[in-house]
Amino acid sequence: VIPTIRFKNHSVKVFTFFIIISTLFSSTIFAQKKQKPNVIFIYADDLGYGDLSSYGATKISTPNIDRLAKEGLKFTNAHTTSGTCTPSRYALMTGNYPWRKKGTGVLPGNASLIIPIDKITLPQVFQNAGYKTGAVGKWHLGLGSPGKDINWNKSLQVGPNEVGFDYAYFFPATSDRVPTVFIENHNIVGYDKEDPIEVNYKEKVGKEPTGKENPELLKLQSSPDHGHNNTIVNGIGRIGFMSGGKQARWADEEIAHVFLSKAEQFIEENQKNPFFLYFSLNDIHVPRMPSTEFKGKSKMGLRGDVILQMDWTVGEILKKLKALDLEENTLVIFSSDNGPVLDDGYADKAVELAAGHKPAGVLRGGKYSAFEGGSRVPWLARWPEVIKPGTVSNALICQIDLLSSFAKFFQQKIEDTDATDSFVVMDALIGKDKIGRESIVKQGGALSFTKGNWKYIEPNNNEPFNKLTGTELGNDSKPQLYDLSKDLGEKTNLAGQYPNKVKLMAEELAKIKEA
Ligand code: NG6
Ligand code: CA
Repeated sequence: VIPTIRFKNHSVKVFTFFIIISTLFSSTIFAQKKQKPNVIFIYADDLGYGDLSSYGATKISTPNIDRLAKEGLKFTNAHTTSGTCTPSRYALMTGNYPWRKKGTGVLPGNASLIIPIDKITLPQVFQNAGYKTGAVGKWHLGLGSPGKDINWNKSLQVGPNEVGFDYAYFFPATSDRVPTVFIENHNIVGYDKEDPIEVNYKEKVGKEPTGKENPELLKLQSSPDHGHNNTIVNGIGRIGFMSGGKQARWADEEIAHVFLSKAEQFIEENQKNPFFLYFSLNDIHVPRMPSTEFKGKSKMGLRGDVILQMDWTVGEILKKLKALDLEENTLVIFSSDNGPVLDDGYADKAVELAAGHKPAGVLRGGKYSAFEGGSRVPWLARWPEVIKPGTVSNALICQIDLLSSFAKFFQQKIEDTDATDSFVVMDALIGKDKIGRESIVKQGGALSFTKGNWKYIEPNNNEPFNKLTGTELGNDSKPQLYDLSKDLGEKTNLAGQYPNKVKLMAEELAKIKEA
């Protein structure tokens, strides 16, 4: 108001004034455009290639996640390295194939940290680029120094903070494993020193009932023979025994809301910095126990209900970005840590109520499997400033590539000894390159090697079928060879027909294993 009055009859001055103001204004816009993008990696747990309506599901609808496809990029040839959680996440964080290191299989809740603290990690790439980094949700990569038993009544380190996350709000392993507590940075949320926590995976600690001794106390029964019948927490038998920490124990029904609110808080607090958020959902892992508002909503039982809860969660994150005006320059990636499973240990009727729904879509196998169902996963990416809406890409990409791709994006150099299996595929990640990696090694029980259209699965003497989970594991004592361009469902083993191809692929795989 004052300059308008003062300059009222001096048109030249007014003109100069507006020039200055508009220059200032446009340079801030310019600065904003130049700002590094925020990156949110939303990691679903055990979600299959066929579990989203954007990937062909018809019995369940996931409109919020589908928006990422509509407004961004949908991948049809995207992978996690492994058919289970811990190894997939280890690869994501370190850029190394998990089978190169012992002890990277599914971890118990009292395992020590398996990520080396002297090598580059994915969040450190972002930290080095000036980002604030946050991890919210499932961790499952161990806590505390290798070789030492963790004391749950002391400051909990080393963990996410020590491998590159400025902020972490998480649970240690899976929601079916003790201890059933949230941890904020180094401290158990709601910890009461009068009620110390003890955790044991070998024998019972404390006097509380277990699912095995007192099944009548359970609100969700365990499936026969799966285990999940140790300490009962919130009416659900867990893997492992715990005592104490009564006040700190979560109610499963609130996990999705708690994690969402922490993720939103992290976004809000860092809206002025570039940030990287690793948002690792508990859904749709077992025990599937949605908040009341989602119970019965899917007509497909608890598994369907938690898919809807997961979709809602993603919608809330998108809303938050819009409200804070961060939508345009935020890359949101959504993917899953391994393929789907129906019965993974609890009698939640996932099998009975699936009613024709195919969680792995056209793929064979699921979680735990060397077939594509184990590790080919949904992957959607939205970044309005950069990614063209409604694009579909068949580029071969893997979660292990995020590390090197972002390092390159920020022009960081990675030591030759670090992240050795992570490739730069940034252009593929944003839809500009349709090829991606040249090949990939994946792990179910057996290792597989995919290059171009061909997939080779190493011969392996383990069981071909997991009766408990009803999964075809992809194990065979003979080599397997599939032409994925014609046979994505891996129905016809062509190894007998193309022995030379088998030999070449086995040799290439052997070389990568030795590297
Ligand atoms: C398995 C559990 C399963 C699940 C899985 C880990 C049994 C019989 N099954 O060992 O319920 O917890 O581990 O899932 O114990 S993951 O998604 O974290 O890899
Ligand atoms: Ca998983």
